[in-house]
Amino acid sequence: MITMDDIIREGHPTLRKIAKDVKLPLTQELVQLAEDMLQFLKNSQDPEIAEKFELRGGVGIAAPQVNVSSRLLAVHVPSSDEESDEPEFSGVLINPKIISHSVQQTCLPDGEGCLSVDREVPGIVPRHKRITVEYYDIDGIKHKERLRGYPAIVVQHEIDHLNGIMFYDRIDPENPLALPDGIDILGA
Ligand code: NB4
Ligand code: NI
Repeated sequence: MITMDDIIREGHPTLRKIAKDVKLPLTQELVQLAEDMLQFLKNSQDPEIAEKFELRGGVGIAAPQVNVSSRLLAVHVPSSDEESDEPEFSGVLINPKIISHSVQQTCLPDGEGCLSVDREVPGIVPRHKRITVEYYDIDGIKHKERLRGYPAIVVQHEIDHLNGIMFYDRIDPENPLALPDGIDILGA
């Protein structure tokens, strides 16, 4: 199982590399990694398991964060309403590509955090409000998905990792907390 000890932190060179395309079909090794990454997210969102193994909460994770420089990521965004057990968006995305996006931008109200960053970095992180992403799943099946809001932000944070980009690279260093023109705050 993946724990915090497996996650590399800022300063590690892998986090600044462009990850390599994954060849399909996946090797057994990458299938295992993909399953472990999704399971890590589910574990991190289970209060008992998270406490026992000292996992930080996560809604996404990218392969470079476990020191594998391949274009593979996992997302597990729980449903926004308490009633539903169906996650809002969950799965493994292989060779994901944003093929179109809205002009409108959005951001999370409390900024972003990262499992590879052991400090708080306050600031507005501008993201596309809507994206259309193409990717392959674990079985090699191609998907085209239109995402908006929260899942769209998570996928953009993870695709950034595949390109060696950290969330704070997108914060305006001059004015980290100022809301740029044309950006709304998600949920506000
Ligand atoms: C990725 C996210 C940072 C901003 C927004 C949020 C959490 C991460 C990083 C966009 C993507 C991980 C991957 C959370 C969290 C809300 C849902 C369900 C119950 C706790 C959980 C807490 F943990 N970010 N952490 N950061 N990353 N929401 N939630 N809750 O996931 O570095 O590259 O369990
Ligand atoms: Ni991250």
